[in-house]
Amino acid sequence: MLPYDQENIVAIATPPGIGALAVVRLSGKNLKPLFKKFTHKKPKDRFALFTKLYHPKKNHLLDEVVVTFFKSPGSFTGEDIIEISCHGGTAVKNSIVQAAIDGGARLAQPGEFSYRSFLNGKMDLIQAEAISAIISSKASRSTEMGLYHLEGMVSKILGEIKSNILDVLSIIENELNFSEEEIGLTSYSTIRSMLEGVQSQINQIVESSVIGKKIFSGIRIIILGRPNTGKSSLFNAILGHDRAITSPIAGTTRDTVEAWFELEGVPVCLIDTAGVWESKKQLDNLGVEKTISELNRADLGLLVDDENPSALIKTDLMKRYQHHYILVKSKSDLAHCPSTNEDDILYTSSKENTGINRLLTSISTYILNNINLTDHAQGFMITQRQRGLLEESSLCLNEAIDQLNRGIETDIVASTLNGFVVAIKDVVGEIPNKEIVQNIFSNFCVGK
Ligand SMILES: Nc1nc2c(ncn2[C@@H]2O[C@H](COP(=O)(O)OP(=O)(O)OP(=O)(O)O)[C@@H](O)[C@H]2O)c(=O)[nH]1
Ligand SMILES: [Mg+2]
Repeated sequence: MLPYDQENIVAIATPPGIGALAVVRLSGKNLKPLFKKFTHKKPKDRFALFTKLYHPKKNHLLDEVVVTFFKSPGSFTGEDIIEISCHGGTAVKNSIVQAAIDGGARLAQPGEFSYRSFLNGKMDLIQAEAISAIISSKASRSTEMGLYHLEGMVSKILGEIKSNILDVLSIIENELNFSEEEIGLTSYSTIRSMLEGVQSQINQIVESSVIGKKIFSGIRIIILGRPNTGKSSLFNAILGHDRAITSPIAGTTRDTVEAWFELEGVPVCLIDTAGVWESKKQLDNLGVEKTISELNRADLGLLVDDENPSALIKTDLMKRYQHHYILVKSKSDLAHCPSTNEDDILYTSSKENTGINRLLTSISTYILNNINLTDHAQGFMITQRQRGLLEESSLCLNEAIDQLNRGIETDIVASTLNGFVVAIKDVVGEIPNKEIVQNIFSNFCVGK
C-alpha cells in the first residue's frame, strides 16, 4: 500500500449545489492507468478530450465529459492531474467521485491539492496562504491582493531582505579573519546602515499589513442611534433591499443584523443595531450589549437621528468609543430644511430614497482616504502567523543593531543575525514546520 501522502486523491473542485457544470479533480503520482480505465483512451498532456466516461471497475457509462490530463510535473500539484468537467447535477459528480474511489483513489483532505503543490516546490507558503485568501475573499480588491501574493511578490521582497542579511553576514565573516583592532569603523557603519535598511523594510510590511488585513476582512460600519429613528430603514436603503425589519414601534431591532456589500472594491459589513440611549433600564438589555460589542469591532460609525444627530456625538458612549462618525439626519422628508450651519450632517430619507448616494460617497471617501488601495506595496496581506514571525525577526535585528552599537564582538552579532535568517525563512516556509504547514492547509476547502 502507498504511503498516505502518495495515494491518488479525488475531490469535487467546484462549489456545492447545482450548476451547469461541475469539476472533479484527481491528483496522483501516476494517473495514466486510471485515465485509460475512465475513458478507454490514452491520455494526452494538456488536451481537453470530449469523451464518454466509464466506471473504472464495472465499466458502465457515468457521463459524457471533457477530461483534461496534466502530466507530472507540469500541473498544479506537480503530480499527474485528471480534471473532469461533468454535468452539474449532484448525482453525476458524486457518482464520478465514487467511481474514482472504486478505482483506488481516496477523498482529498481540505487543501490537500495545494499541500502537494507546496511539497513539490510549486509554491511557497505565502502563495499557499494567498490561495486560501482568494478562496475566502469577499470582494475584488482582496482578490487582487491575493493574486499579488500568488505572483510571489511578497516572497520576492522577503527574499531580498534575506539576501541583504546574508550579505551582512558575509561581511562580518570576512571581518572575523582580522583582529578586533583592524576592523575599520567604516565596516561598522556599513553594517549598521544595511541592518537599519532591512529593519525599515520589515516594519513597512508589518505596518501596512494591518491595512491589508482590513481589505481582506472587510470594513465594519455600525449604525447607531436612539430607538425608532429610522436606523433599520436606512440600513435597508443602503443595501437596496429590505433586509432588516422596520416598524413604528420603538425597540423593533433587538439583535444586531449585518449584511455585506462591496464599495470601491472593498468588502463592507453594515451592521444595524438595537437603539440605545432611550432609558437607563434598557442598558442591561442583551441587544445593547451586542451593540457595544459591535462598537468595539467597528471601523466607522453612522450616527442616525431624526432630530439632532450632533447631540449623539456628545454622549458618553460615543466619547468612550472613539471612531470616525458620520452624522446622519434621518427622515428628512418629514423635517424642516437643512440649516446652513450644519454642513457636516448628511440628510437622508429612506422613505423617498434621498441622500443615500451622498452618504455612500461619504463612506467611500473615508475608505479611500484611510486605506491606500492603489499602491500594492502599502497593502501586504500577511497572515497572523507571518506577522508574528516578522515581528520576531525584527526583534533579532534590533538586538543585532544594539550589539553593534555596544561594540559587542562580531561573532555574537553574526549569531543573532543567523537567528533572523531562520525567522525569515520560516515566513516563506523554506523550512517547513509540519504543524504550521498542516494548519494552513487545513483551512482550505476540499478540492483546493
Ligand atoms: N417619513 C419617514 N419615515 C421613516 C423614515 N425612515 C424610517 N421611518 C419610519 O420610522 C419608523 C422607525 O423606523 P425603523 O427603521 O424601524 O427605526 P429603527 O431606528 O430601526 O428603530 P428600532 O429598531 O426600534 O430602534 C418606521 O415607522 C419607519 O417607517 C423616513 O426616511 N421617512
Ligand atoms: Mg431597527
